[in-house]
Amino acid sequence: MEDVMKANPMVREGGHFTPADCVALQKVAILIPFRNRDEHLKYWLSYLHPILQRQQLDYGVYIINQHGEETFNRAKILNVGFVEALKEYDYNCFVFSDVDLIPMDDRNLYKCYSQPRHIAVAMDKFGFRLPYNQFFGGISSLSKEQHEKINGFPNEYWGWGGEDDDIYKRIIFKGMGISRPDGVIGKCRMIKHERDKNNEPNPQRFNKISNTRLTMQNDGLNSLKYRVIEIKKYPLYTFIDVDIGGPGRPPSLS
Ligand SMILES: [Mn+2]
Repeated sequence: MEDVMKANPMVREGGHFTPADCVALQKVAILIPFRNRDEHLKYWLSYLHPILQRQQLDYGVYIINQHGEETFNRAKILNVGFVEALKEYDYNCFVFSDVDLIPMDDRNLYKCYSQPRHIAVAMDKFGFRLPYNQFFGGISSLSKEQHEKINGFPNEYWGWGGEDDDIYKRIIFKGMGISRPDGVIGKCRMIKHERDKNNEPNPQRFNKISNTRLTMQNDGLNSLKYRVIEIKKYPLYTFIDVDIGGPGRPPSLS
């Protein structure tokens, strides 16, 4: 981590960077859902900070840590990151990235477009192609307006899988399309890993994504409940530790 700090002297505390010689077009919050992946985070920071600076972004990096041992909920903690980042800075673009995904081409810009953007379109683990046409997993970006238009992400996908398909359907149902880089610019590598504890495949996911049109109205930013335990500023990122409760259990009050 010392080496990564030395290699990125222009990154300010909390993982913020603003280009010195131009005014960036967007203010980008990069949100990473997280639990027990310190090793991956080191690699992500060492690869991404240089890339993001070369892209001349005005950006901040947020690690959203799901506190405790409850089943993991990627989409809900990303909603928390959206709300909490906006309390800090006037962000107008949000990039949602898994901690183990590294883009291979600088031209794959971590910014927002006129339509929601899927960024990880050619992952090595899928043979550098989309696993299916509607795939919206891994890394994506939505402007503040786009995220609000779909009522944010679902809060009720506990465990692995399905939340990215739900997000895709929210976007389509709200009359938007998906923007993507081509298959060369969109190449990404995923750091190999074992399946995480307390993130088993969610058996309800197929049933849930068949109901998105209805559930998206009442499950999202307008129903989000959580409790921030701590926000810590590190040299290369901001760490938000959050209690989001569990399946059918609200976050505790203290
Ligand atoms: Mn992974």
